[in-house]
Amino acid sequence: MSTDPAHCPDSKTDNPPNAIPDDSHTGLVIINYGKQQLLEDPAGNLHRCVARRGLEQMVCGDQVEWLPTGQGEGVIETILPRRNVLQRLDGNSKERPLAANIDQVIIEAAPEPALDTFLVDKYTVAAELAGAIPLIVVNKSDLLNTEQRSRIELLFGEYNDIGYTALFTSALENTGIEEFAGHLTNRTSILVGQSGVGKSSLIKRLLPELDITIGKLSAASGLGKHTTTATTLYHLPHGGKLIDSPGVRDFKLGKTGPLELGNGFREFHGLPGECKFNDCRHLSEPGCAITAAVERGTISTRRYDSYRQLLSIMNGMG
Ligand SMILES: Nc1nc2c(ncn2[C@@H]2O[C@H](COP(=O)(O)OP(=O)(O)OP(=O)(O)O)[C@@H](O)[C@H]2O)c(=O)[nH]1
Ligand SMILES: [Mg+2]
Ligand SMILES: [Zn+2]
Repeated sequence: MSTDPAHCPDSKTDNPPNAIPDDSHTGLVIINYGKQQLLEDPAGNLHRCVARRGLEQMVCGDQVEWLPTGQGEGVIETILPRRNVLQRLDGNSKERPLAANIDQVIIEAAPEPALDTFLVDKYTVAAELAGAIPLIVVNKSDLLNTEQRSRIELLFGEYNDIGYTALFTSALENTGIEEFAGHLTNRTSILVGQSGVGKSSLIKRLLPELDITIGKLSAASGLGKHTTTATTLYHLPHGGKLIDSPGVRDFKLGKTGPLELGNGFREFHGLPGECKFNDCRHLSEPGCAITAAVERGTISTRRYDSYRQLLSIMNGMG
């Protein structure tokens, strides 16, 4: 069963050797197939489960209580309280959870498919609103010439100024992987980004034994083909959990009000002055501390434009 994430080498670093199987029937959702979930119990055993009727949608990273119904099978009865949940809106503007109990959102981009900075910003906001740290990774650095690399380094500077780490990797050439791995220990992280940027390829570098499917970009569109279909949690050899998620073409923030949106931009906090109005939307209101900071150059114009774009999308949705 080398394909089972829980059977990765050193996967049970959290458990002492010979741990007595716990019969309290708690479990961690490690693969979410939608209708079925693969659970890992505290002893590291896997159980294929379905949810009892009426239970809300479960996601990877959920801690649950379940009842066995047969060998390696069970029914999930309760979702234990979540520390946080990463949300997105689906095509019908309905909120869909992506993963729960997340410490870090790894926003992966690449030169191919083309780097979409607005998408990166949306993910940083989603991470902040969920109370998780964003980490920005530009993979496929092997495809960058010097000029392209310098342009991305300028972008990294913008994120560094806010306090975010941004780094280059190449899953193909095995560069930047150690630095990347250093950010993963002792926390639960989720890899997000467009289809085809190399999320699964990075996981394969960290867990070479793993039989994980990696897809090619479509020759016609240059886009990924949604190779990963089920969100899956992997245990890393040095501690830490890493969730691989299916790639997206676009990402819509979960339901967020205008004031909350401002909270998702970390650079809007801790400015010397405060906005004159409590309900300031930071557009053209007088005495706005944010627009003043943009004019001074303390807040990046590009990030501020992302804020305005998100605000107008929100207003368009009523
Ligand atoms: N040149 C180059 N190609 C890479 C690199 N990493 C991944 N690729 C290629 O990019 C393609 C997509 O890789 P995947 O790992 O399947 O991408 P993904 O982000 O998991 O895609 P989805 O599962 O569809 O979301 C494959 O053809 C990989 O071989 C890299 O560092 N450099
Ligand atoms: Mg994948
Ligand atoms: Zn303001």
